[in-house]
Amino acid sequence: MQGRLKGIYDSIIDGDQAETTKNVQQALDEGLSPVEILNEGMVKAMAEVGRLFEEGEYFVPEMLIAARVMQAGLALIKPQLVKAHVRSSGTVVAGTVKGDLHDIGKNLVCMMLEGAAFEVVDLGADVSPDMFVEAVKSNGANIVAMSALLTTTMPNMRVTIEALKAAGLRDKVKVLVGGAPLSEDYAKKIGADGYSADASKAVAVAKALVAA
Ligand code: B1M
Repeated sequence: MQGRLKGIYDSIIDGDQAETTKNVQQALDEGLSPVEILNEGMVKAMAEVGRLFEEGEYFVPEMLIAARVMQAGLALIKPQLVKAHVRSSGTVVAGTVKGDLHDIGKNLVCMMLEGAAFEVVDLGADVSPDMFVEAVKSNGANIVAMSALLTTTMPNMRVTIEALKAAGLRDKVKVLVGGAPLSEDYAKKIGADGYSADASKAVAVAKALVAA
């Protein structure tokens, strides 16, 4: 990696927000694609932050600062990822499951879905099964999109699916799940309709679920 992308990568790892936003803006001005900036600069930097945390070199505050810096960079590329569409592809209620505060991956999924003309109701992070159920009811959603980044919180996806069943909504919505600790097998095991390992594939899966 070199040039502007390396600058973005390094400044996120260093937690330097001013340098990150400057680099991202310059990369956009120089004509780099927002997807390249995202995948090659930003996402790789967060993976490195995770590695440094695992090795005991970074602690929670450093992870938090890197996450804030990444969100600031994302805000700059969002307008280019989300283009105006006339017809809606469907309504998605999205959130990170109860007990889980990791929201960067979920935010990316929401952005990509908006870019593909879905109406997105983003419930944020630490979303309880009841909150998902209420939002599906009040928005007439076609899809529930759940994210989890912790092995300790991923079981709350199953709990949410059970809550949708208990509320008589399971036949009315498709359930899409994702997040680093998940797998296709796990998604099947908990009774989800779709799984995606990344945000761009999540759009293809959401479209297929709505079409089915
Ligand atoms: Co935490 N954290 N964290 N953390 N954190 C991880 C997840 C961890 C892997 C770090 C590590 O040990 N290497 C580890 C989890 C271990 C495990 O469960 N096995 C961990 C831990 C342990 C913790 C705490 C418990 C630490 C502590 O307090 N001791 C704590 C838990 C807090 C809580 O949630 N209750 C904690 C806290 C935090 C911060 C708050 C400091 C911060 C989050 C801030 C925020 O999100 N606003 C944070 C961060 C930043 C990370 C890492 C470094 C980066 C996560 C990230 O944003 N990645 C992470 C290490 C890592 O992932 N390598 C780590 C970038 C993002 C684009 O990727 O979210 O994976 P990701 O999303 C991807 C895909 O997964 C997918 O698409 C995205 C890319 O296209 N995807 C979906 C995600 N959701 C999807 C939904 C879909 C489809 C695809 O459909 C609906």
